[in-house]
Amino acid sequence: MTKTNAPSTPEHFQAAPWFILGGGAMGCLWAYDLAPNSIILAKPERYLQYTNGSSTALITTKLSYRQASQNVPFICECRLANIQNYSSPILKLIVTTKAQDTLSALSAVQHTLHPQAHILLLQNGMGSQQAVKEQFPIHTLWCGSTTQGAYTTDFLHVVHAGFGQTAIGPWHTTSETNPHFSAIFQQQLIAQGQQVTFIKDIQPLLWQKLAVNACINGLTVLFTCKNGELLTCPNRLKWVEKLCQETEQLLDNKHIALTKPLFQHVCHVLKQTAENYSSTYMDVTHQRPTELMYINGFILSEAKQLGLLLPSHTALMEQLAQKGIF
Ligand code: KPL
Repeated sequence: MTKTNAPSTPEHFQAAPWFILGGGAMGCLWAYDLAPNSIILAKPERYLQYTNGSSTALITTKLSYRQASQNVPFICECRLANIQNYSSPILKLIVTTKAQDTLSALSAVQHTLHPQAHILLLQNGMGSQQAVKEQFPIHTLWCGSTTQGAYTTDFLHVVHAGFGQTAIGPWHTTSETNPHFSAIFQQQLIAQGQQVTFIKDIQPLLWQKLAVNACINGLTVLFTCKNGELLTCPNRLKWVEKLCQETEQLLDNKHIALTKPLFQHVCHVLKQTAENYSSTYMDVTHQRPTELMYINGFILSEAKQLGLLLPSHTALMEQLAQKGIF
């Protein structure tokens, strides 16, 4: 077995398994697409429940979207490892946890992260990327934004509800990165089943996704409604408009350009996803902590640093907090 700190070769990097941190819908989709060379790092209780304690288990993952017309679930065998005592070096890691769980999840595998490891963060919101870069400065960090739609019906049972695209780009990598490793990393991700593109500057896309989420997700919770129901009531639509205006003000100040006016874009997303409940709505429904601190909370903290007041974002967060939603 390779020692954690021994320098890796491109051949070794190529063959190294893909580790997935976060066994939710996105994590399972990636594990599925990268199988048989993927391993989901699971919490001890989950690991024991699904593997009966053997070291690495074969797990069945069902996906029902891809052949939805025939309603045939796709099944793949996927390895599962116990996050608590996994000790082989990790070279390629995809993190799909909730934004607020990123650092604690990464800390659990820190001892086994190879110094030349590449980490890909695929998450909603912003703030977690900066925190990871700060705490894991020597690793090569990639960030992605996806429009894939997926949800779980049970652990490892994923419904791939909508085929979307994923863009990935480097996150201010300051450390020396072996170009062969980066090339292998990109090739392997492009070759798997999802539609993946690599771009040089991922920041505008991450901001665009953040902006859209900031003008939709919290409101769906405030009004207990589906995405499309923000369009059909003038009072709710006014909220959307104000949030969009304030978000654009912040983006202007940060010199971040959007491809089209935010309100227009958000209305388009609301139409496209009219029948969906936002991810934040689903979190609240399932009594899970939300990612709002990494969405509107991040927008407010960026605005504060620039001396900007965003009254609608502030009011939204206050009204949600009064309902006990954070
Ligand atoms: O990304 C989303 C989410 O729910 O988090 C939107 C775009 C709002 C679609 O539901």
